[in-house]
Amino acid sequence: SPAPHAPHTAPAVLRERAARVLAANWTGGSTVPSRELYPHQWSWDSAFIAIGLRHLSPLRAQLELETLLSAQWADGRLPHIVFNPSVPLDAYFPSPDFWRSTTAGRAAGAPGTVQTSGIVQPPVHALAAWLVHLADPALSRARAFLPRLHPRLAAWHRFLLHHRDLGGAGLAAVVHPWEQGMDNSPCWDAPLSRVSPARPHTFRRADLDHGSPQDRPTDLDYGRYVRLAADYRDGGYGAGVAAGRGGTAPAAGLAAGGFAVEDPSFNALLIASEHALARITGELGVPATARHERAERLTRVLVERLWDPTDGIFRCRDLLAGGLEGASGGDGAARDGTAGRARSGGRGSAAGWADGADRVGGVGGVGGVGGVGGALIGEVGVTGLVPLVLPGLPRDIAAALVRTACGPRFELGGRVRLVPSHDLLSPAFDPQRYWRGPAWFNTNWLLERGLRLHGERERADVLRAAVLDTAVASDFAEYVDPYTGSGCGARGFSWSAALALDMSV
Ligand code: 9YW
Repeated sequence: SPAPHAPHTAPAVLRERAARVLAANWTGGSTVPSRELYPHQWSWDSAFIAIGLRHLSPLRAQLELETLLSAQWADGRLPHIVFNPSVPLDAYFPSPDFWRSTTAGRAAGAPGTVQTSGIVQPPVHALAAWLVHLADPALSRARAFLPRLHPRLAAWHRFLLHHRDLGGAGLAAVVHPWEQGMDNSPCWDAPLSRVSPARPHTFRRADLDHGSPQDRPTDLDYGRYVRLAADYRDGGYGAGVAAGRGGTAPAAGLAAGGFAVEDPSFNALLIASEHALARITGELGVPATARHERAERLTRVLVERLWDPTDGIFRCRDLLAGGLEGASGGDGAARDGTAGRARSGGRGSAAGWADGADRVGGVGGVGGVGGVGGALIGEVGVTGLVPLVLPGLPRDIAAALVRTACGPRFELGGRVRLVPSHDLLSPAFDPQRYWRGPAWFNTNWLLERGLRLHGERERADVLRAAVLDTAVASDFAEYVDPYTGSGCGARGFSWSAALALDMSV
């Protein structure tokens, strides 16, 4: 019988099945997340896919990232989708004609050769590039993989740390829930409630051709996603929005009726990628200290802006809570707690959240970090645990995160098989609806890494075994019911296969 924390699935079986999924989804230069549901190249998917692919073919893993990075805009942004021109327009919504990258994105420098979206996704790419390099350093050097990618990765991080420092404190803000990657997380309910949805007949949801409506975001969510994306597009994709650093004008990129959130997972992945970029720089013979120091500095800002010591988790900061009047001065909106009250839902700790926001918001707004206050969001999700991947996290914070992960809100090692995407105690928790509760393989992969990094070997082993068994049993589902592990959404989903493969070696 297997050792206590060994997966039941034989590694060779897992590898063989995962390889089959990745081969079926490979299009020649990159991998689609899912043939039916997502027939183009997605940004953070490609990073996760490359991390798994490197065990099968380091060359294909390099190509995956090169293809994505070749669609970079002149302002440094990496688009969240690179469209495959041979796929019919109506196979996915929003299609290239919606984004109009080559016209609406011209000021920001959208490429003329390929059609893309104009929003971004979490910056996992430098981390992926470093891991891909490590899989076969000789091939990487022979192809000058890192020297070619390095300037593009550096420009990408610059875009996020300057153009997207909408709060003025140093963190990157997302301007659309699709940018953060956890589309319909209950964390966005409060900020999205201020967005007036696009009228339903103005767009057609291609996702419902392949996904069941109760597993997918609602029509109201979609109306709001469309409105936000169309407004951003019509504003030229924020071209010309200067950074808020140094007290210039943090509110410049903030628009009433818009969406601007500092998210823990997005920023933690940026910081982890900064550390990876420092290693890449070192490999290229350039001193890496400054970049490591910047990553450490950003880790401190992350803690100052988003850490909630009362609940032992990182929270999202809604920069527009309290209205734009609070968006230029700093502490005014931070003391408002509007988002917390709006989301309280009558539940114990959330109902008391407005008080917590006063305390924690004060740190962000007036505690020396500077920038736009906004307010911390009442709902908490797995995004708030992801900073566990950071090496420079203070020891007490890492320990508190592990306690929260194992506590009643996420039940790691307890009643769930995999860590859910949302707080189990929240009335908004739904075990089957997309990012409102189901467990996802990318977030569980990140947590497993974080646990290992902070010395939690046994917990990491238990989680790893559960991920591997669930991945195979669910046929590499897009997401699973966190309690039963039964699959939801697409099957043969690329990052589920790639990350399980990465964990199996
Ligand atoms: C959509 C591709 C993407 C992921 C996102 C996920 C989903 C697109 O699929 O968004 O149409 O809803 O939320 O994280 O990158 O796999």
